[in-house]
Amino acid sequence: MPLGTTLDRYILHRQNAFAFATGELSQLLRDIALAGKIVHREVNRAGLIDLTGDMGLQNVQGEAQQKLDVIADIRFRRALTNGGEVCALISEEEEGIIFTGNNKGKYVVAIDPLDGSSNIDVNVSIGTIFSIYRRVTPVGSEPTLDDFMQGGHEQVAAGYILFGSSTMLVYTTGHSVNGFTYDTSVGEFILSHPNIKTPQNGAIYSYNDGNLNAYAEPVQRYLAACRERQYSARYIGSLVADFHRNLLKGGIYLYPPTAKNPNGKLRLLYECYPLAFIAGITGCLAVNDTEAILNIKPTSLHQRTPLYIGAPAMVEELMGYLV
Ligand code: P6P
Repeated sequence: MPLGTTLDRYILHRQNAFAFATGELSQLLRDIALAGKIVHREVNRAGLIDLTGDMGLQNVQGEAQQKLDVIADIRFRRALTNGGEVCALISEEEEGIIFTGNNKGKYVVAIDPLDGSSNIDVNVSIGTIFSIYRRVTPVGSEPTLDDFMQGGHEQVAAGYILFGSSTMLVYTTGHSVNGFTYDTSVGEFILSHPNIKTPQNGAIYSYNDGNLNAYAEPVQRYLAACRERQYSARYIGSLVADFHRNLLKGGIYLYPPTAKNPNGKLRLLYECYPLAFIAGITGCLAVNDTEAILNIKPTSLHQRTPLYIGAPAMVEELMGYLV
């Protein structure tokens, strides 16, 4: 599809390419894009209408909920509920399964409505991450935990929305990864990054240096090698932003286990699985200390995992230190 194609036209084109496609997944993707446009508006005016700062509440993770966290959670839940294609979702902001009441919906969604929200007050990029599965429970019945415990390889689509210098929607349905930049003048996501592929190697590494002494010795040795080669250390503190830059330019993002986060900090179902799905399509690798992210067996909705994700040569070199 040519540059300048709208997201709607692209989704329709992809749907027509598959005889069995019935349009529900296409509509679901449109629903996510709609919520992304609304959150874009809220994020971009947050400073003007006092939407920055925290709510004085904590989410299920025990983290201070920012006002925009709550707004984004509401907006995506509403869009996915009203769209009718989703029978249930899980969110970083909610403890349990969120039932939409659309038991005829064929899909479930795992979502981090606004990741990196501690950056909101200082106007740094933030992002939404989503993962989509076909339900395994019978259509018409009430969804269950089984619908969310299918494992990373069962995702039918995944993506992220980056609210940065521009707002971009990047997603895959398993065939290619395509980036759409939001043109606010017409209110459309426009194809700007078709068929994204990540360079085999890179010279950018992203990790929180403040945790360095807490990392296992092999990880410290890999990072020392990056420093010796004078790679560029780039860490925004917003996973979507760091991931997106490394996806396009080649780089590696690391969130190893620490004493504070012995299982890593990032969540499997709505952060690591979707980014690992995308990464695999662009040629990246995504692992933790022992296995590929997509191979991890899910055991709970909000489980965490260490994450090493990026250019294959960089991740493979790190894995050589970890064995
Ligand atoms: P730290 C944001 O809270 C987040 O989940 C990711 O977006 C980001 O990469 C990471 O945590 C930052 O964590 O411990 O370095 O502040």
